[in-house]
Amino acid sequence: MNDLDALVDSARSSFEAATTPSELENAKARFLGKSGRLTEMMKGLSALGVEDKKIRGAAINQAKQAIEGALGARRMALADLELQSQLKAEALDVTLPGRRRGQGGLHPVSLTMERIELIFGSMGFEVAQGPEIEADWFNFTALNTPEDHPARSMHDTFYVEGGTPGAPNLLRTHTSPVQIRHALQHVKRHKAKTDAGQSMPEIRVIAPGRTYRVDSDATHSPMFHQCEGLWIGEQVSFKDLKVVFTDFCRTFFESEDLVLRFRPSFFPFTEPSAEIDIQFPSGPLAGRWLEVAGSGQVHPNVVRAMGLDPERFIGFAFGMGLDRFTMLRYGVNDLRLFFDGDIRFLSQFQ
Ligand code: 2NL
Repeated sequence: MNDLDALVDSARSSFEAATTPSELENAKARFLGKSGRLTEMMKGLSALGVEDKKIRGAAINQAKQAIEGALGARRMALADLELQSQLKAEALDVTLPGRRRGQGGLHPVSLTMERIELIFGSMGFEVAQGPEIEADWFNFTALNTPEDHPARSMHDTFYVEGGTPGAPNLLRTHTSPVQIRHALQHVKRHKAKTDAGQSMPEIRVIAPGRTYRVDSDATHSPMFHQCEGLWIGEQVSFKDLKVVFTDFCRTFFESEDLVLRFRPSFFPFTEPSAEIDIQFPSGPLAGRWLEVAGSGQVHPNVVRAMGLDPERFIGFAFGMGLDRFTMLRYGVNDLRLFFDGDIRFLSQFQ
């Protein structure tokens, strides 16, 4: 192999070794540049005689063309590789499913709340809200709860700063105080706009919301949800309580054959009082009595706290745990699932 063939070979393999356009241009300079190897050979021509110059010149030219040809081919190949990798990087699979924006939803207990508001709304009940930090009077005194009642102890109730000496503010232990506030407003508004003697529209209200007790285990959370209901008028009886609550439970659980039992009980704010049990006619809980609410005829002292005469006004009240209602409706067996915030659990209710 002569020196020119060797040079062409060397140029070819240098070009092949270049993997980017700039590497290739560097390789080109080493052979065809101002002080490149081929250029150096051309400079050597001046030392030759006329005949030799002709022959050697033609051979160098041939070698130059071969090197330029190899360079051009490698340039095209690199441009092609570049295009291929760009196409690969930008590849778009139009058959892939679209990426949707995640949709949020309501917590199961909120769904229960909305459902309860809808059902009682259809029976003419307003929905009332009130503060979660409550004064002792609204939470206990107005509800006929005596000073020495265990619910008033530090062990059962979260006391907070504020309030009056001997009667600190607290995190409400039930939503009854919301109903006391609502009743007082109702009575005040009625008295302001009517002459004495005109009959007052009935009070019909529910109060759903967060409540707090010092209690924490598998079936009790220090924060839980309650919904209370109150109906006060001049003709309201225990029969109305049974009708309203039975209708509510059958609608809520979508079971017209649901059976209710009113079992005598005691609460300071009602007299007489009854615990309400339900029994499903079918399904996994069929045949068992399940306690779902407390209820009773509003105690005369509580009617008086609302600014009404207990000789004239009478009514009923009830209270139920929304977490428990939600567990029963959806078949959830651990209360703590509601408060863990695990999206795998919560997304099942959307
Ligand atoms: C229970 C017991 C009950 C009430 C709540 C009430 C409210 C007012 C007046 C009279 Cl404003 N009573 N609420 C009455 C009886 C029972 O709840 O075990 N709840 C889960």
